[in-house]
Amino acid sequence: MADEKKVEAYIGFGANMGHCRPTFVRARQQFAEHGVRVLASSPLYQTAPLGGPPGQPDYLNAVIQVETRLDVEALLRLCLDLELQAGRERLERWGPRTLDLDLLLYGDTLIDTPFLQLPHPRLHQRRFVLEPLCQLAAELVHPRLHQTIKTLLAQLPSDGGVQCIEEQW
Ligand code: A4P
Ligand code: MG
Repeated sequence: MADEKKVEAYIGFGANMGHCRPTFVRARQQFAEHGVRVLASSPLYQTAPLGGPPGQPDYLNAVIQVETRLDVEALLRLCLDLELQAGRERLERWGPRTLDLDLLLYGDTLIDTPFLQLPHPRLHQRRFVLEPLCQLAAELVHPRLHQTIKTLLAQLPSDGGVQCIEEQW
């Protein structure tokens, strides 16, 4: 692994059960302890739930920018492992969760398998992802859609469900 090339990646954080902010802080620290250098963190956003069961609580969402020599499968496994450590249970699709870590982008890598899709297949449709991502990488070009994050965000219907609540965490 030592001679693998460093790759820049973006990871989406989401949670709406338990103590979401401390869970985010701990997971970010755990990335740093597992060979993933955290370069930047977006602000924290409180967001209205999209999909899932009616009446689930609002989400906390954020995105971090990282640099790592882990290959993409190892980085995904680390995300899944950190979700489990945060008490994640998979009961229903888009249901409430203590921690969701989505691999949004891994360099310019394009992957389409059942286990892993990159870029994340719904990132361009979601304000709760694009808004924080745009704070970190407005000019970054989506490697499949060939449009910048700023442009993708501007194309979404306007919606009051995404509110910045804290700049630093
Ligand atoms: N998987 C494939 N590609 C990826 C990737 N790029 N990153 C696979 C991460 N995982 C990926 O994930 C199921 C499987 O997807 C993983 O085992 C992995 O092999 P999951 O986290 O169990 O499923 P999920 O998150 O319930 O479903 P899904 O379809 O990934 O959901 P989304 O699209 O992540 O949406 N509303 C607000 N306001 N904020 C949110 O954060 N999140 C969701 C979940 C719904 N509504 C929300 C939010
Ligand atoms: Mg997920």
